[in-house]
Amino acid sequence: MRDAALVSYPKPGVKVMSNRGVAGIDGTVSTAVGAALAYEEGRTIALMGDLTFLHDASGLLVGTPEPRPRDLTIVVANDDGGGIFELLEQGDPQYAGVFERVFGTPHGMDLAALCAAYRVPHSRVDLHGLAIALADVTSPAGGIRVVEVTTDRAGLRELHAAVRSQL
Ligand SMILES: Cc1ncc(C[n+]2csc(CCOP(=O)(O)OP(=O)(O)O)c2C)c(N)n1
Repeated sequence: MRDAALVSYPKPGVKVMSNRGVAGIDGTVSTAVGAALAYEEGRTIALMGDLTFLHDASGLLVGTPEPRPRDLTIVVANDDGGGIFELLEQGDPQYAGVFERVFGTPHGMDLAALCAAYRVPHSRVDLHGLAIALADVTSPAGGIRVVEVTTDRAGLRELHAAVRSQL
């Protein structure tokens, strides 16, 4: 995600992987599950947007006889649509009239209900709650949990510009 690319720094002991740079949305849940399966010794945390999560939600389905990840947390930044497009040319205020339907693509999905269908534990937290949720080192039941954080697309363009101007 561009947000992470903008403000994060390498940290010793943390291996960072991304699925097709910071722009691909297909197969991201499955990639996270695969990475967690390959990394047996520690925790895996996957950060993705709501459209990315919804696009590959079926990656939460692990076949009955198949190995499951030991400790995967999927953090979904849910801004009800595609925030990335706010940052591109089409996010310019002059296109505001058509932007929301074509690029914003809000969906109003209930992620808790979706996760329940896959029997994957889900919690919805605010930013403070996210720090608490990530500090919990107990392995989730079934090896996968989803932590949803409600975010806001409005103002993202200005926020990125403000952060970039401080770099
Ligand atoms: C299969 C596929 N379809 C469409 C796209 C174009 N695309 C790139 S990012 C994106 C939206 C991402 O939205 P979200 O995951 O909610 O993250 P946000 O931008 O809000 O951080 C889309 C549709 C793509 N990369 N792959």
